[in-house]
Amino acid sequence: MTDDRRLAQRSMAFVLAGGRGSRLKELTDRRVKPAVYFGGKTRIIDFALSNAMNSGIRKMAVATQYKAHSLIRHCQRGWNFFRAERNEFLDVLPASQRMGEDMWYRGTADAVTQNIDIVDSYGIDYIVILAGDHIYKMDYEMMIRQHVQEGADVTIGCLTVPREEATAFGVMATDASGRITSFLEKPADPPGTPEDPSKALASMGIYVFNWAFLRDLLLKDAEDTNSSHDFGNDLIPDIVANGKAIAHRFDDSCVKTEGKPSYWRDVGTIDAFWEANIDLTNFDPDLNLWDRDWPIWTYSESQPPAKFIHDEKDRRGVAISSMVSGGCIISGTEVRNSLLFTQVHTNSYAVLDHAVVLPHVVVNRSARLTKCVIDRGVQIPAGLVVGEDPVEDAKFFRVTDKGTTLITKEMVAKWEAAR
Ligand code: ADQ
Ligand code: ADP
Repeated sequence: MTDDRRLAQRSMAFVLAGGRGSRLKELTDRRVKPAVYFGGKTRIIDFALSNAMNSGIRKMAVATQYKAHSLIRHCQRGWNFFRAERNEFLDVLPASQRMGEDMWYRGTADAVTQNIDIVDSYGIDYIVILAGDHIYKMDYEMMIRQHVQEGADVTIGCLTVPREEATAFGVMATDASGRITSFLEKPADPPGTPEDPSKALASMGIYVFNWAFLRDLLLKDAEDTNSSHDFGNDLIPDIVANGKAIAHRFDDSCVKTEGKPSYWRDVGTIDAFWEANIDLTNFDPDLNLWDRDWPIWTYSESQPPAKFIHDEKDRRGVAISSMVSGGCIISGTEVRNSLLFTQVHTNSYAVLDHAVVLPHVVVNRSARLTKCVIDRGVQIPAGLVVGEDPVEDAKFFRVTDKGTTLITKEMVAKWEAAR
């Protein structure tokens, strides 16, 4: 019997959101990387979830473990528009709730294994495994379609990266038909592609499986005492060696980029995070957040429009080449090439230049902040200057090699204590 529902309707998205994201330093001290803010209104996980939503998938699960509170709260508030009566939903699956004993997810594959009974109950044919920590727009249904047409055991989303960056990825080689012939997880010396030895074919950590196939594999893996229960380390190399693994090129399903190269960013370091956010303030940003055909959904508080005021001495409150979110009040401050999230309040004589300012930040008078990321809820003291003397800044704040400064509440407290 044929099932003529759209493939996406017969599929679920399983989002892995349990990793620590330690390269984002203090930004992930209290929240996991997928819960980190990005782009003014959204959080990183909204990109994977919106891709699933826009691809027609209406069954989603998010596996969480470390520092999950902020992420769980976000999913509950923002991703609650599914219609249960149409069998649509988003489930949050924290570790150690399912098994008899208290057990963390031992690896990415174990995060699925521990929830096999839940996935069974969804009645799906295909499962799309996603990482919740990348910024990109992709139509997963095209990948599921390729998986079905090829009769693959697993189909892996992949992109071309410079060979020297490929050490952080699973790296594969394919034959002319797109079948994966070798797979090395984070190789020290990644093999180049036949067309261009300076490039490597990297796994995006996105996998499509037939659920029945993956289910059997997971049950076998759970018994294997030599396994680290990880997709990239254990399951994928096994299928490449013993089954049919197909590469799906991201370029074949990335959402239109208006003539620009396809957009995929890891934003896993302070510099990459700052750069990708600031890029949005450019005249012609690489990432189009304005595309009405591929909206990025999120939890959005109802806020009044951003307000710009001249202070009592007629000091102008202005923003130039910037994005300023709802609820912001820019009073007598000059804002340049900056991205301000919800409810940022700034005061007279302050200057923000190339600043990424997370929600609920207050910038007091005469602060001058350049090339920085300011964590949620920080109260910037009056007169604080950051971004002009990296040696001085580094005594209190985190300054990266590329000269981006991260400012958190704890760092400001240290600065104030030294006054
Ligand atoms: P990594 O970059 O090492 O490699 P990994 O740490 O496995 O990625 O995390 C993948 C996703 O799973 C992340 O979203 C993370 O938050 C989540 N995660 C990690 N551990 C988890 C756990 N125990 N429980 C739940 N979720 C968890 C992987 C692949 C590579 C591939 C890159 C692409 O192994 O082959 O190239 O992703 O980024
Ligand atoms: P978000 O990640 O939504 O921006 P916050 O930055 O306010 O939220 O907090 C992130 C997580 O850390 C939340 O789970 C919050 O409850 C918790 N948290 C915030 N401030 C503190 C604190 N001073 N001590 C302990 N936990 C905190």
